[in-house]
Amino acid sequence: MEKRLSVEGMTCRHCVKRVTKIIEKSPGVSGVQVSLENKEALFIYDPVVTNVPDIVKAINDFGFTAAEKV
Ligand SMILES: [Cu+2]
Repeated sequence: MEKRLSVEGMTCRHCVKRVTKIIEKSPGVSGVQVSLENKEALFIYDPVVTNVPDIVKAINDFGFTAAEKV
């Protein structure tokens, strides 16, 4: 399944890389794309093994503001 998150607070490509890595290390996730311009992250996940709220929390713990988009 595909998930889109809004991610506020990214200011440069280092932030993009950081957010990308946080998402990529989560179980069952692939195809991570993070956009600085659109302030969002897009990825494929496995609903059985991926805990999306945990990903949102991990991003927020790093100082960004992430939220699930419908
Ligand atoms: Cu940055």
